[in-house]
Amino acid sequence: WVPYIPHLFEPRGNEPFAAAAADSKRARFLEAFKDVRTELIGAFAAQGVPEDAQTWYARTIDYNVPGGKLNRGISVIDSVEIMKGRPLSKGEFSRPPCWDGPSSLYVSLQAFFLVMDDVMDKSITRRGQPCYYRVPGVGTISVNDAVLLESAIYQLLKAHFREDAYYVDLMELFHETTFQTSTGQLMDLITAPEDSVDLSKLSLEKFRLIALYKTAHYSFYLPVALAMLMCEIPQVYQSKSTSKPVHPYALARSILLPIGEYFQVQDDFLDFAADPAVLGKIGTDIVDNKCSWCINTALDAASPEQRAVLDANYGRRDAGMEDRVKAVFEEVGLREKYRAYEDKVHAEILSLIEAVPEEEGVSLKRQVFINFLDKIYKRQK
Ligand code: GPP
Ligand code: MG
Ligand code: MG
Ligand code: MG
Repeated sequence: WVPYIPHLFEPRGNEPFAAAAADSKRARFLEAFKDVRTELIGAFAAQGVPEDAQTWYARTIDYNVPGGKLNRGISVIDSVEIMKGRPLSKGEFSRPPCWDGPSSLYVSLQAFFLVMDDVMDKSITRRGQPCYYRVPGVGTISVNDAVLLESAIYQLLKAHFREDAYYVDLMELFHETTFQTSTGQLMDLITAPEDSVDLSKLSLEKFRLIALYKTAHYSFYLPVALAMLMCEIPQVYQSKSTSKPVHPYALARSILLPIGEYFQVQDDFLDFAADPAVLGKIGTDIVDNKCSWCINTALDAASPEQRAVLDANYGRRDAGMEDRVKAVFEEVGLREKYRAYEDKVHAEILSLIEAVPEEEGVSLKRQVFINFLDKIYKRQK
């Protein structure tokens, strides 16, 4: 195996397997992921493919899977630890069938989505490096690489979870989540046609529906549901505190989907407002004509003159026009509206969490949700 040539790019700060001293969980995950990587490349090679294909596949994994904040991949492990009420030991963490397993599956799914999303959104950078499809020689081969990344999920599932009672549940969860996410991606894309901008077709309701499907299911419900399955949380149990039946998966979903909508509002706001050097990606929502939280919130607040500027400049692949749209976003006070939204939704979600009945033993816990909310509240990247 030959690593891809890092000097082609700016320093990334997220080289595969670089020990992140500041974040031992991230480091531990990356350490465990080394074995997953070896296993995947081994299975790929075992098909009898030539070395150039093996090298390509290794680079696909290294470039796309272990980078980024890994917040959501790691949140699978966090959620397991919270529900079990104790930290996982190093052995438990990395010995197959390993507890990092669902995290590895999760980051493979994330890599699969992000590679394809960047092609469809014509994005420039991701995680502080050029989007994968923009790596010289990759281009549309990235579409096939995304399919290979998706296949990795099901190979790992089969290799590590086939004997477990919840194997089929895990598999169905990945299939269903992919279905929901690509449904959301479809709505996201057809609401943003390249050549016909019509802002009257956008609305916050459409934004919400898109966010729910393209982001909330896979980013928030999926990692918790994975952790719940691995902790063998049943579909329904009797609450000891309220004596009523609890449907923990539905209960989790009812909190995690609103968190996912909030997360996409943040993603859209940061696309407009964040420094790309901090965010790791250059925003494309304005030039892509996206049905984002920003445009919909600005449309609600715009004067007829501002509306005319938005109509004439939104969704055009032109930096000057993008700047004119951003100027209107500033004029209508989008930053202020975002801060107010964030505080309001944070309080609303906290009250949803407070209503979760706490049980003894291995069960759904409020802290699972608090952990997610804390990680994203006021995030800058
Ligand atoms: C986020 O949208 C949604 C995804 C990454 C899901 C992609 C789904 C597929 C089926 C490919 P986004 O475009 O706003 O994300 P980002 O800002 O990170 O590009
Ligand atoms: Mg995108
Ligand atoms: Mg997108
Ligand atoms: Mg975005």
